[in-house]
Amino acid sequence: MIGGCGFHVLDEAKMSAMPTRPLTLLVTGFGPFPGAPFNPSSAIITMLCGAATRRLERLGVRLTMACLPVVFADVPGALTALLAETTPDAVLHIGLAGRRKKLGVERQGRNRLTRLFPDAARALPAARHVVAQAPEFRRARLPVAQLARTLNAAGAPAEISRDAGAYVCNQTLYLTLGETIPLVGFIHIPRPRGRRPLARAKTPRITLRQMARAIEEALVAVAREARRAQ
Ligand code: PCA
Repeated sequence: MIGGCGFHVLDEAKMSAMPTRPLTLLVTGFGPFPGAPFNPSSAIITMLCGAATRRLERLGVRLTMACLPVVFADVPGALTALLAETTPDAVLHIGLAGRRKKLGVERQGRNRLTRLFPDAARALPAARHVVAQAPEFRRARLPVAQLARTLNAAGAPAEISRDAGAYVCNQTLYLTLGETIPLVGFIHIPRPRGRRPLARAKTPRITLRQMARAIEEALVAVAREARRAQ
């Protein structure tokens, strides 16, 4: 489940040059689901390997990537195992919101699951709540306004979104916000532009590469925040 480039083990020379212990930033994407046979969020995770990983390493932050299944029944177990394995200081989930035009930095997770849209296993959630008898909302623990500004400045039109919806992305965010991890947030991405530009589109959508570059800047902002919070 933890995939892509993994991470580099810091050698001792680098460790001693570092003012504080290295932090772990976990970034997740999602697999396919009905209506999205290709999920660009997992492609973005792959694109963050290499240059972005090394850049964050220089800030003393180890980037770990994983891809989560879009299956209501599997997310709690997959997430628990992943968080136990990686013990992250910060988590940024990335998912596709196919109908949106801009990237959306989610303000909160909501204790609500839809029964209208089946997941990748063609199943509906067992309950309407993510967690029984828990608060209606859990607020994202990231500076959402700052992240939206960072994405915009990096050329990816972005806005703050009220909540992560009621599907598997929202379930994931709500559950991670229930953990004692200092920094947790979610960025929804729109469908990227294909190779051939849409000639008649009023607002040309941005490419996967442009989104990946902007998200790299957001990760640097999260890494700095994690350092401050340390
Ligand atoms: N988007 C869906 C689930 C997985 C993904 O990438 C959502 O917004 O809930």
